[in-house]
Amino acid sequence: MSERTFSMIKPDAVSAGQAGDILGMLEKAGFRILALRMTRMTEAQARAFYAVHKERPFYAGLVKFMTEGPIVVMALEREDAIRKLRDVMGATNPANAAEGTIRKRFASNIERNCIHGSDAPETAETELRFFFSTADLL
Ligand code: 3AN
Repeated sequence: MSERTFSMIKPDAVSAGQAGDILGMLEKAGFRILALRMTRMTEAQARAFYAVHKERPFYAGLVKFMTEGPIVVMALEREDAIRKLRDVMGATNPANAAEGTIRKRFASNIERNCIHGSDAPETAETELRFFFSTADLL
């Protein structure tokens, strides 16, 4: 069944000029880009986006990293999109990421890990709504 998910190319990858290669890997993996925008998160937006992690020791560093430069946000569509995106991204810590995954190729470490992908249907909808309107997602 066709499903949609949210993804974001993080500031490390955008500033390193890797956004195009990452989009190419996503398209080759069978994702259709339904909506796409380059933007920048304010501190308030980054705090809200990562609110589930607010008690974690890495929260402040994560908010600082996510606001350091432009990001690319997108809505992606394909069969089993949420799980397939997590597969093509690779493990959160690039040291554990499988060969051929986006994080294996481009991520520096567990924090600066180049790409985000929603982890479940509810978070996908919440995260899509965080950045896109109904009209963007038709
Ligand atoms: P994923 O991005 O694979 O879903 P989450 O949701 O556990 O992983 O973490 C969200 C983000 O928080 C990660 N992409 C990474 O940037 C950062 N992060 C997660 N765990 C750590 C950690 N132990 N130290 C520093 N940053 C972390």
